[in-house]
Amino acid sequence: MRTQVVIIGSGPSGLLLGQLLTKAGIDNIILDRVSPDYILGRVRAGVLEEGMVRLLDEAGASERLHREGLPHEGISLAFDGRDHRIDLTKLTGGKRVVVYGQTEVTQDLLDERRKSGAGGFYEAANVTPHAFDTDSPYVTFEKDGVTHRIDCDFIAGCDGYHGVSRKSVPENAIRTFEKVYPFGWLGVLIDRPPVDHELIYANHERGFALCSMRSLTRSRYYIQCALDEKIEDWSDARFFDELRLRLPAPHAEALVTGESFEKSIAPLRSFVAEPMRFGRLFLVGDAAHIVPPTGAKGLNLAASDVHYLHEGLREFYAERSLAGIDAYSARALARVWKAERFSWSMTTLLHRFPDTGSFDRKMQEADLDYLVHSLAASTALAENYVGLPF
Ligand code: RFL
Ligand code: PHB
Repeated sequence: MRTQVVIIGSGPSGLLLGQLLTKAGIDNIILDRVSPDYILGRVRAGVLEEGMVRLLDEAGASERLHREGLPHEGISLAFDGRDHRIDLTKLTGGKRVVVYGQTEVTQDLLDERRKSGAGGFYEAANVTPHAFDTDSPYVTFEKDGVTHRIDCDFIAGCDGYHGVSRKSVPENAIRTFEKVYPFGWLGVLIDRPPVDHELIYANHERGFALCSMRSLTRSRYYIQCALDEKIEDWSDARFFDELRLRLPAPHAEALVTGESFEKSIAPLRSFVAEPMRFGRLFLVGDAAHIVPPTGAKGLNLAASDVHYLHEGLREFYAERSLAGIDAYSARALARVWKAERFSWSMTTLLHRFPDTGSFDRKMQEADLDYLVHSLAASTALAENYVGLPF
């Protein structure tokens, strides 16, 4: 088999890149080691920046998003027993975010891909990129006991943090930076109306809490937890009791609870691999970087990588110019590090660390107080939250 670009990974990065390339007339094949149903079963991000929405428009996969997505013009920081609203739209001269689940984004992209007839192999085993330091790279994989080979011009490694692409790069060619946080997020999904019409990020003595949503009838709630917590120990009743304790009284009283239908613990990590290009192999999205979810940046960073890479590839095929491809890693990393900084600072500001002493607690309080009362500081928060331009 031969194609122009092999895309390893059918998460949001791979599917978005695939759709944009197909629209530009560039042949591509997507390989994933799991099935589409498995991919759609993963519950992850919920907040889309305008840049991501623009790319989904370009990919022709945004019709349902514009119908069902919830535009948000502010968020709340809850501390000191009350809410402090950050008016994102006023502070950024008109920008907003849209609440629309990653599951829905992925579903819409999968639907568009099916319609376009572009190729793909799911439940592909032992996917391996080869010869990406030459002009003739190829990818091998096994499907139903048969080994296949796809020759191509480029390989896009969109296969997430645990994927094979980054691991295929010689150790001396790559540098990694990592910070692992000593806690996780215990999250639930529940078919009950959200406690508030905007997201609430709560800093509390007992730990961080986040009230988010997927729709006007489906809520997503998180509480900070220890890494060794067991899901089985967290009944819905215990989860919601703990959440109530961490929210300002009016929200605790208004919270509508019931039976959750998804419950999971996600560890928090900051990670960056440099560079993001190795000859004809590119790393995209979580394959290259991870942020803790506190700033809602993971999925949106994948989108800016895809933007830079698809521009570079389009330029290559239209003009035989390597300029965009050569610039990919530096352009993507400049934005990645700023999102890493924001996600790390929001995480540090809002969580209880095992070594948070009385001095550190006072620093968090002073930081929060400054953030909500200084126009300069709230503008900086809003500018980062809605997403730096790309
Ligand atoms: P994904 O979504 O991980 O998709 C990678 C795809 O590659 C496939 N794959 C392979 N295919 C072939 N061969 C191999 N060897 C392969 N290894 C892996 C996988 O099956 C998968 O289909 O990466 P992508 O596309 O870069 O998208 C990134 C986003 O998914 C990610 O940034 C966010 O979801 C991060 N994230 C969150 N971000 C937020 O903004 N808000 C959140 O609340 C939030 N929650 C989360 C998250 C990430 C999590 N992870 C990675 C465990 C919660 C979790 C649990
Ligand atoms: C979510 O709805 O899952 C969500 C929202 C905002 C975040 C993280 C996760 O910062």
